[in-house]
Amino acid sequence: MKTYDRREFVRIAAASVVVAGMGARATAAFAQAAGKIKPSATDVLLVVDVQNCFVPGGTLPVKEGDAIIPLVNRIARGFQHVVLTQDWHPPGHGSFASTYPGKRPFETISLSSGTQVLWPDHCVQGTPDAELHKDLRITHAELIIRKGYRKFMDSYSAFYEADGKTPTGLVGYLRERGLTQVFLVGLATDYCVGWSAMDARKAGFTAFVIEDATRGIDTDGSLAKAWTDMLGAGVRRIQSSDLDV
Ligand code: VGL
Ligand code: ZN
Repeated sequence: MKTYDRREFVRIAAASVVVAGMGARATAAFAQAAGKIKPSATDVLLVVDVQNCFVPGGTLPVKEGDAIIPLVNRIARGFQHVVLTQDWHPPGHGSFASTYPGKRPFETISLSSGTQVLWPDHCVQGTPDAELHKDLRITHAELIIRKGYRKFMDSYSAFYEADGKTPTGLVGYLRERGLTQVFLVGLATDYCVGWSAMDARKAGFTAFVIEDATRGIDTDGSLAKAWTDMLGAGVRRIQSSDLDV
């Protein structure tokens, strides 16, 4: 976040020299740009998996997962366009340890789509555990995208399933609606948020992860790895205080 801020500041400072003397209006515009990011009509907030399963008391609880909800609600009020995602697995899903005799949650297996972490049964379609969290207040959200509903393919990402090519339809939706910059919040930083941010880049969108509005699972160093991968893919790491919302 710091790196991006500094770079952006230098760019804007250099540009300000060029516009010096252009008058008060130009100066004011740059003063605003030098400050916070104001979400525009071509930006979309992607609220990833803020569901009962991923908060304390759920089946795959993320530490402090519920702590982000008031912040997510506040950020969402600053965005005209919001898309929600919902992890939505059939019973006996291929990502559940219980599907494989002798396997325990957090062990891994090899599937045709690659290495699969095995999870406790979670977010089973139609159960209260899979519902969006009751404290989420984003009534103006325009789309809920469900993922992970194919029995033997997981989908952390909101864009492509775990094989990296089966689309959820979200790329087409965003393109058709002229939405070009994706801001991500939600759960979990190192899985569904991270994979979604990487895939947003892969599909050609600008991607910002609002770090303080996410929380991670962090199995075996997965959180640090996710940030390395995201930053390497050009994902921008920002804080909610960087936004004018
Ligand atoms: C997620 C693990 C399994 C997530 C979903 O939302 O990050 N993690 N399914
Ligand atoms: Zn899942």
